[in-house]
Amino acid sequence: MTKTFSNFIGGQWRAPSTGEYFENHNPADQRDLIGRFPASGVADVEAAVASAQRGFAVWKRTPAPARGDVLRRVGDLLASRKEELADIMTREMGKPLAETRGDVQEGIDTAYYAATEGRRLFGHTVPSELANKWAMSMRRPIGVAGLITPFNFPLAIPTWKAFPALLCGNAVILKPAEDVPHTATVLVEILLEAGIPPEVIQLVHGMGEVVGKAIVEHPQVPVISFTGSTETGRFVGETCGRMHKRLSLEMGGKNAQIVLDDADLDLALDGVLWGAFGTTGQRCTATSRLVLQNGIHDTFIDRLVQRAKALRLGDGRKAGTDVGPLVNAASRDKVERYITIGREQGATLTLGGERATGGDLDHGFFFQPTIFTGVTAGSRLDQEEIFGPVLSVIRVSSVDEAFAVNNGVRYGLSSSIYTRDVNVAFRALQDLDNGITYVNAPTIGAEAHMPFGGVKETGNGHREGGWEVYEFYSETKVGYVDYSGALQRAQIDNY
Ligand code: UN1
Repeated sequence: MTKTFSNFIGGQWRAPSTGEYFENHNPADQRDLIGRFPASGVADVEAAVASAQRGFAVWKRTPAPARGDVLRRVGDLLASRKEELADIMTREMGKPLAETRGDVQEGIDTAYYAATEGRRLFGHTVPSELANKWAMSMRRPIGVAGLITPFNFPLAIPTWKAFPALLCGNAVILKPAEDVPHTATVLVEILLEAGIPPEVIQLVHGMGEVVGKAIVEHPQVPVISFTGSTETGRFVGETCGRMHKRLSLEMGGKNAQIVLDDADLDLALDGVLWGAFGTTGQRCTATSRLVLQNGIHDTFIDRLVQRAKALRLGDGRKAGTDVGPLVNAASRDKVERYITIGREQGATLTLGGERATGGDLDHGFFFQPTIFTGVTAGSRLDQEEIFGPVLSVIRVSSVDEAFAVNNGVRYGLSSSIYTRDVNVAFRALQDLDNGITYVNAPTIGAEAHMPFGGVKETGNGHREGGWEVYEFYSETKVGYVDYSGALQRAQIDNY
């Protein structure tokens, strides 16, 4: 019997107004049907916004430390259900259990950080330029926040957005990616169990073109946070710009790992295998380019190919699996298109390049770990985000050339450099055009208490995580109290 799931709108689990549902299958085995989820319509978004506004009226008056207490309980519940959640996530999006456990942990970390932030949310108190006058700033909630989240971190990314938004006193409408609706459903159950007032959280399942669009275009949703493709982000940005909304965008990446001649090659090998093929290359922070200096290029490639060949593909819920499937057929088709493009543009296919088949793999969207060598800077493999297990290797002769290759793309999320030269390491931190640079570590591995985000077309200047995101989800309010009993004119009476 197939389970049918609901939206959470107006404080209740409800069927969609459309009466329509979509099916959610396991990408490692398409015969495994997880459930039917609401293909919601605009009317569902309307109802969610109306309810969220009522929720906001209550929640904004709840003291921030009390909001933080709720989020601490959310963290406790996530921790107690870590294993169950990891299994749900792997079943619906494919990455191995070790990785989905990490994804849950990122949510737990984010919850505990938010809990303590409830007792901070600092403003400033500064001296006034006038006598007997007080000047201070404080943080106020904004309203209803519309959160649109991707499939690759089905728990962590919704928590990065929802927990700070809630802690700051906003109400939340969550629209999860249609590949991972089950994880989002459990997250909302946990929020409710922890004591979030029901109308403060709304969950609307469905398609981006319908539900996501309706949230972005709704005049009563003043805050939007979106993680996804740069193309969709452009639409979201145009709409929010026109409507004067506060918007945080996290979009594409074309992240490079640079390995210089003096690097610890064993360490760099471990780094690139994890960075390129972890999560089947489906991270915004995935290593999709490997920039190798001349002196070590050939040895490094030989060793990398041996190691990549040994990666075990399979069901992420089975012990021993290193790499799971791609999330769906469209992703696999896109990866296949890039194999053709790479060949046409003269790169050498050194490993993989095909669907992985045989036995159980036939039922899932598996793709071989793929390495292209001889990729030229400026070619499409060097420039475009693929979001799959495809690594493009670019050979360089100097540090300057490596930096130029890293910076020669329109994206700027993360970068990594392997070197033993401390001067070069600090130059990299200064000169690589990315939001995050790792020294002697792969391009993935951001920690929940640090700001996360990228420059150029990866983002729009905001950061998730850490202390900065609390500024995004709150508005600065300034208060002046004049207790002099007289009219005092700033800039005039005091000079
Ligand atoms: C993403 O790549 O979409 O740094 C998010 C990492 C994770 C988060 C990545 N902690 O890879």
